[in-house]
Amino acid sequence: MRLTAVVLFVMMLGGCTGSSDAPLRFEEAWIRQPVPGTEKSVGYFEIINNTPADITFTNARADNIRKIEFHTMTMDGDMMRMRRLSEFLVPAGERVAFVSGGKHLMMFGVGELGESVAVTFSSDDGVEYSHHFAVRAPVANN
Ligand SMILES: [Cu+2]
Repeated sequence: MRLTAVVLFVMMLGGCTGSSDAPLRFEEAWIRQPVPGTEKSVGYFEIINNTPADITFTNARADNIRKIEFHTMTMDGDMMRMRRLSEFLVPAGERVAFVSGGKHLMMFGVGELGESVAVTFSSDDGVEYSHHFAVRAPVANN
């Protein structure tokens, strides 16, 4: 009986989405609440794919956000420009970072988000992965 209880406990730990050996893990995930009166904002995160297969993400969505796009920054002459990505790949065993100045989530029609918001990512094979993004205060100068 005692052994059974220990095994169950270990399984529960393993099933926790925050564990460091989760098959797919998010870190540094946050979204900026738009300045009052505006509805566009950005989000950043890092994603670690500990599964044996590459994962291609084709969509992201969240309550109170009308549309989420994947964007990247590219140089156009000496100008940085945003470009929309229809998808992004996280190779097996690798990490992809969406960070300021690089890939980012571009969000349109952003309402009041509260302290965190669950963002659901869909892969091209129809699997959905959700993670709670922290919501940070708006910046006054954007
Ligand atoms: Cu953008």
